[in-house]
Amino acid sequence: MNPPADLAAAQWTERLLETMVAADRPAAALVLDQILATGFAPGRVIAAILDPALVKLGRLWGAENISLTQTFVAAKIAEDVLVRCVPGAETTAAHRSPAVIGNIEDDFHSLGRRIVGSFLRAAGWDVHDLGNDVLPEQFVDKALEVGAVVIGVSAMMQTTALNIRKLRSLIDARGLQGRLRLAVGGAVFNWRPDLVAEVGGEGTAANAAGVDALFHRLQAEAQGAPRG
Ligand code: B12
Repeated sequence: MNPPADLAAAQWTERLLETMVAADRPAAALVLDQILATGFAPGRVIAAILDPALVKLGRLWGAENISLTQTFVAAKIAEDVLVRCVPGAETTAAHRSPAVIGNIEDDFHSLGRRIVGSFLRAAGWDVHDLGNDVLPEQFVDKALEVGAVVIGVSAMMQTTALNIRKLRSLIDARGLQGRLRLAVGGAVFNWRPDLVAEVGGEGTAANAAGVDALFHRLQAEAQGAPRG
């Protein structure tokens, strides 16, 4: 940890957040130009600047201090940052194990999932991202097709998190429990950790930085499980 660098990151977070609150996408692009011009590593921008800005934005939304329109433009700004800072170029690992991710049925909060996918790719996973509003059958069929043993499901709302139970039931009904491991994540699991077990998840991570370690743990568990 480098205190001056962290201080700089916190200041950039505030500048980026200001453009989100102002719903000013061109200004956000300029802020990102400035950040990258300082030599800040693109991969670190996501975890050190974008992620905290979105968490603060979430608090403003919760306190009803910003509108849906502002949030929508903020989401577009976050996508712009992601596109420019996806850490693929920094990939060092090369294990290329397949993994499947997606947002559960009825959930359209794509940002967190996309950040998770970027971090997994950077860590060397061969990520199959099924997108938003994914049905249980689609998760299981894709995992079997590509030989993935870890499925990572994102859900941001309490209502949509409960849809993960259908995926749990399907995995169990097909006798794939143990062999296919289920990671769950999204803001709602950070507020209510008990929900992980309630929906049948086998692990979570509070943010994208913890997802590689979680997927490795679940992969090791699956590879040690008896074939069903
Ligand atoms: C941005 C946002 C939106 C955007 C989404 C844009 C997009 N393309 O993603 C828009 C405007 C579209 C939207 C719509 C809605 N939203 Co909204 N939204 C948010 C907001 C402000 C931020 C979410 C976000 O992007 N966070 C930033 C990312 C980086 O964080 P994250 O998603 O948590 O992801 C990180 C971790 O959780 C983890 N992670 C994520 N996925 C996974 C998966 C795995 C396997 C693992 C291990 C880890 C992991 O890693 C990620 C990266 O570090 C939240 C507020 C909040 N506090 O979360 C509300 C919020 C989630 N929304 C909410 C609601 C109600 C809605 C709407 C119903 C609003 C409406 N009336 O239309 C709709 C529903 C849409 C739907 N059906 O999905 C509520 C949910 C309430 C609840 N208790 O369930 C919240 C909490 C706001 C609130 N306080 O009321 N929303």
